[in-house]
Amino acid sequence: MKDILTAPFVEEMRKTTANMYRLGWDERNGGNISLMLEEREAAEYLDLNDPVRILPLGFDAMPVAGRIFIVTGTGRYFKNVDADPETNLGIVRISQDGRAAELLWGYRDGGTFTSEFPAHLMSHMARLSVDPLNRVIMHSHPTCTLAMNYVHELDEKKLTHTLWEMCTECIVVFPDGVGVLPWMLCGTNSIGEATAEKMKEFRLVIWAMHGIYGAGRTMDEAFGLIETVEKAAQVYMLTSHLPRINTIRDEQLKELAEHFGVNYRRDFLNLS
Ligand code: 2HA
Ligand code: ZN
Repeated sequence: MKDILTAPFVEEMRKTTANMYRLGWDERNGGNISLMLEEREAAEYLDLNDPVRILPLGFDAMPVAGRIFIVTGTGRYFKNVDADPETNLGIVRISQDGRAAELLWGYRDGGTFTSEFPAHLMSHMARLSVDPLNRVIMHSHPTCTLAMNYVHELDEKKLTHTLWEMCTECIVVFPDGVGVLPWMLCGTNSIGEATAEKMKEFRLVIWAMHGIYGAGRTMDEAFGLIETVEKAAQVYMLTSHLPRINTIRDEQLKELAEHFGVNYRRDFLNLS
């Protein structure tokens, strides 16, 4: 058995959480990440027949029964993951009946998975139903994205359109746009269900006045989506109180999307 601390997926969780913390997006215990592992890659490092503890889920995760995830822990700080991955991260396998998570490694001090695990697992299920290669769900509190929530209408078309206008590459990076949920109580099955519903249509979902969810086939994809929204939100927050003299017009956004061959939300543009 190889040393789990040398596993590329542990390394990726350490690096990504540290990076997001340094960007100022994940204060205190803010944010959470789940990455789905292949059984054969997990089996190189762990005895899959010997769960440490059984953690009830409180919802039906049957579509991902038997799947293995590395997940940040509840109450854990992104700041601390790199120095102590075994306390701050856990590896769980969803039980055959889809009702529990079998802890295979981590949460060393008796902890458990993130309070947002319902939203994560339900989002994994939703993304896998439209993209069987999806592996990552990421939640974060990026500063400018959050700031923009207070001063911009929280309408999917209007918000996506504004973000697309803020940097030339936005429509190419997230042509599917950004889904928006109204303010809701976090850490519940209800917000998980609402997030998953949006995830069938969008890889990015804003939780109003809370933060953002991103999904992807890789950590880079999920991170890159959130990073690009945050950059656009930053440009918006730096300019929205100033007279706008220039903008990227809708015909130009269409030209970009067509040139790069992306399947964009045509109904989010105002073309005659
Ligand atoms: O885990 O970000 O939404 C801390 C959070 C809850
Ligand atoms: Zn949060």
